[in-house]
Amino acid sequence: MSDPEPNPKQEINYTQIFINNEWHNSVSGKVFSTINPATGEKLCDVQEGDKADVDKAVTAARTAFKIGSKWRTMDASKRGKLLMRFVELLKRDISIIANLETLDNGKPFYDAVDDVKGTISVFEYYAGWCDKICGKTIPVDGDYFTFTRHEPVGVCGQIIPWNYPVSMLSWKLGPALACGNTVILKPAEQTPLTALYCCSLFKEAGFPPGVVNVVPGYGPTAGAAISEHMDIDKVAFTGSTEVGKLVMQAAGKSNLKRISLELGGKSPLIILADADVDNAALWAHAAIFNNMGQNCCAGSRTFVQEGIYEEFVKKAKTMAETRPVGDPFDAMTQHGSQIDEAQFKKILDFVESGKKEGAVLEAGGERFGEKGYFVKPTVFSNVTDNMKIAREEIFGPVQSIIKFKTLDEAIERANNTSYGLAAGIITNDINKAMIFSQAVQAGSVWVNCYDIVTTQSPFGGFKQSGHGRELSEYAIKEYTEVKAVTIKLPQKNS
Ligand code: TXE
Repeated sequence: MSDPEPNPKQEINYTQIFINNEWHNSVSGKVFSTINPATGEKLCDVQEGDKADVDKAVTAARTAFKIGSKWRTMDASKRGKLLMRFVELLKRDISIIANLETLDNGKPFYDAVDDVKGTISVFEYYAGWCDKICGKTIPVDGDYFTFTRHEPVGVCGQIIPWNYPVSMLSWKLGPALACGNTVILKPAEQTPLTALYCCSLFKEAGFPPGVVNVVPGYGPTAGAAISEHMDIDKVAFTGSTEVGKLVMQAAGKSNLKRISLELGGKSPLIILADADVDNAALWAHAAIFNNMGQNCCAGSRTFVQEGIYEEFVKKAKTMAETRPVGDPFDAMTQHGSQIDEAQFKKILDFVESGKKEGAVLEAGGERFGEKGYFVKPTVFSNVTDNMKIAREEIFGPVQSIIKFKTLDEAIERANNTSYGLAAGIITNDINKAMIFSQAVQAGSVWVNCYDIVTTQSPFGGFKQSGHGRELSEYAIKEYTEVKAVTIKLPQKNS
């Protein structure tokens, strides 16, 4: 893999809709602009897909999925080799992809490099799975022989968000392709560039036409056309809980397509008084400020036990005030811009509500610089459970530090939310860590760490944080249908 080099002048070569391994203009003739959120300036126009473009993509994906097609008749091991070829191209172009990601998203360049490395690891992992997806032989009653086949679901629609554009693409496409599905993916309207670049690599790797199709566009148009489509067999969505509900309704109202949803969170991180305060403050800082707080499993409720509360708040304040904010292409920067003006304003409104409701603003709370959508790392102390900043997903760099007395109380308060994506605890007491990890309602629980998301481990939400699991072996289940085949035998023997 080449050493990634930041390049704010990275050329943008792919801005069209990708269907059947070809580049298309939108049927409507419309385009939309994608903005560099670190400067507020337009990067380029992108072809704006809508229902008619989604229909074209579905036709291509359906044809590629036909019985007897090149994709359906391909050896599973060959699918794995194609994915590995794609991996080699990702490694070759890591700089280009990371630069496009930083331009389009505003995240620090070296964070974008880590995202591409994560993407590589996800595709490598699923490349290995292709020829290891096995059914069972089952000892059924009677003179019959039954076996199961784990077949691809079919044509999959995938709608992804803007916070980790290329990583989200890998979480969706990796398992879908490993299982032999065909795909129509819609990137978020804020960040279409890396998905389009990856299309050129799928083509170069030799994927048959129609297997991967990417339709950039807006949610209520192109996104809704996917979730309502009568000829899409499954929809996978990552985004807000609000839109997740719309996607599920549309799936139910149309053809009852299969769904998997990865939605919002308001994840608790519990710091017990026995913990080393410096170490705990570091984990809590990273838990909320990574990716400028735009992280579905962000530790956005920091519960700190009385006894260390004041000391913890002091450390959290210092860390937030000294976190390097600025130009995402500067190697020293740890904190780039928020994704767009809407999110930027929403975050500052949350800050105002925190102040109004009586939380104490310890750090930040305002814009950084004069251009772009930067928000200073913000810390509130004296936060109580009923405040808006403690209840709703902010999706920004706002740490809410909440005091508690006992572990039982902390567990009850941690679970008092409609979300259930992630949770963490920092303690030296293994028994308390075990009590917590069993009682907390969350799809990922971290003990003495936070936000350790690995390819091999399942990721997804309890309650209104989602349906189904991504990554790991568990994601394979989301992209396969199980078929039981029973054959009459002349005579059965054990
Ligand atoms: O999300 P949307 P937005 C949360 C976070 C954030 C809030 C709003 O709290 O502040 O959501 O962000 C597509 N049918 N998360 O407005 O709208 C849309 O085009 C089908 C958490 O950006 O949910 C994009 O591709 N699709 C989250 C994707 O859905 C629709 C990551 C996500 O956008 C659609 C992002 C529709 N009617 C935001 N409307 C996480 N879980 O990580 C929109 N979309």
